[in-house]
Amino acid sequence: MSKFLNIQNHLIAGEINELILDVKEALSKGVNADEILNTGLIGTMDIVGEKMQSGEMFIPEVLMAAHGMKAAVEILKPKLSCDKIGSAGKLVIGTVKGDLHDIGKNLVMLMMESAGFQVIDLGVDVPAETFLKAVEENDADILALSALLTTTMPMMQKTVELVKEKGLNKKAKIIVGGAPVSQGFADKIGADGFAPDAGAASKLARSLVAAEQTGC
Ligand code: B1M
Repeated sequence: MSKFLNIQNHLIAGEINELILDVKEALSKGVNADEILNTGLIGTMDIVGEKMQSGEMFIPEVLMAAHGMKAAVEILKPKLSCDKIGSAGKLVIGTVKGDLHDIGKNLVMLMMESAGFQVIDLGVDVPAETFLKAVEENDADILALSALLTTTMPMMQKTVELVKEKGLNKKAKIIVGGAPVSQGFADKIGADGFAPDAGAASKLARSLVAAEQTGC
């Protein structure tokens, strides 16, 4: 990681202009774009996730880092050996029906994109049937459900039940999260996983698809 120290520092600090210069400099020195992405950027986003979990970084800082990551990825995209963006898998995400909170969901989405997922964002107030359709149409690897209200948590259960009823959960792993959601609730409704924050969510999603990953 030492050769990516500047990238690491500027990404964590959310210093996007400096980060872009670092990435361009690394490329001009002949550093492989895949290595910059995997070790320099994705590796650092793992650190960002951990810092968020431990309370060392706050939401606005995490958002800045995630935006920096996106800007850096845009520079690397044409030089990657294969299309790494989306290579972690396809992920459908949304806030469940009746719930309009999207700040946490958007943060989860950015972390997922940063982790290499191709994200299909359905927005807020999403009915179970819409989730189902999107999972089916996109042949998704992960279905990510967010809820911020105790009153909308039952919509998670309804969505999980519908996805299972149609047998789509054989491929698509279902993860849930949001302030009132817990591991116990996830277990109760039969979700495949729960994550307390965006950093943990991207780690969880990656671990769930890891077995099926084949590289390019
Ligand atoms: Co509302 N709201 N809100 N609100 N709101 C809460 C959630 C509430 C706790 C406030 C309170 O009373 N103390 C309360 C819920 C109580 C409950 O159900 N137990 C509440 C209420 C009651 C309401 C209304 C009903 C108020 C009303 O109209 N009477 C109403 C409901 C509207 C609706 O959804 N139908 C309402 C409306 C709103 C606003 C529109 C004003 C606004 C939302 C704006 C928006 O999102 N675009 C809003 C806000 C901002 C909040 C608070 C203040 C902040 C939420 C937030 O964005 N947090 C919130 C109080 C609070 O949380 N302190 C509150 C920051 C965000 C980064 O955290 O979303 O938790 P969070 O996401 C985290 C984790 O939870 C996790 O990762 C994220 C990042 O680490 N995570 C996942 C989230 N999704 C995940 C998915 C995963 C994994 C992790 O896997 C798939």
